[in-house]
Amino acid sequence: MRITKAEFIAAAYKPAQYPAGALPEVILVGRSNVGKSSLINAIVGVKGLAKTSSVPGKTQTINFYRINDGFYLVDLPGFGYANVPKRVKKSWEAMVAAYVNERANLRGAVVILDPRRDPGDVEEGVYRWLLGECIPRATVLTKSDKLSRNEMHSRLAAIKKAIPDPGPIAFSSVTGEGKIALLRRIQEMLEGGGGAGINSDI
Ligand SMILES: Nc1nc2c(ncn2[C@@H]2O[C@H](COP(=O)(O)OP(=O)(O)OP(=O)(O)O)[C@@H](O)[C@H]2O)c(=O)[nH]1
Ligand SMILES: [Mg+2]
Repeated sequence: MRITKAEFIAAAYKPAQYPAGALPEVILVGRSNVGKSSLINAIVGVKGLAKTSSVPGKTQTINFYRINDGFYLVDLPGFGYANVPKRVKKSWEAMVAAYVNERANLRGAVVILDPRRDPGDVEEGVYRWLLGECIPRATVLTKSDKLSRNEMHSRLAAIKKAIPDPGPIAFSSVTGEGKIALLRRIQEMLEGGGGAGINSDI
């Protein structure tokens, strides 16, 4: 898949603010500051389309990016950010729960992990939910540029054992590593999880 058009469409707190229509959606799920918004910018090739920050907790709404007029990438607020007040954390959780429980457009999830840390309880819960709901998934180990090749290799092997995903993709928003593999997986999700037609454009 080649991305030729990427537009920010909506920042939503509640379902009434989600884009209308039936275009399929792929969500980005991961810890705060792991690099979800940077990944969107990297795969669409537009710096600054999704706002990023070195301070965790940047993305506080559900942000919809329409790609090639054919599907949405949906940037969810990150979890695991310890420094937000309980009240705010609860409202983020409710916001994400409203999306994942009700959104019929959801076709797939990209789970983003930092290869330098082991997946925790929350990630385990995310995979359990994806498996239970039969939602196609891809795992990305981002910030690969921060590890040596050897380190990345051994972390990939360790993380593979800890998650129900046989093919995590090594990725870097800085070098572009893994971009093509991830776009191919996203296209497979949009086509229903199968491998057919992966070279056709959307
Ligand atoms: N070296 C390196 N830094 C990265 C990479 N991806 C993201 N970063 C940096 O990590 C920080 C967080 O990136 P974001 O994309 O804002 O993270 P996020 O997951 O959207 O964070 P929240 O919106 O807070 O949930 C920023 O300082 C980015 O520049 C990467 O692949 N390599
Ligand atoms: Mg973000």
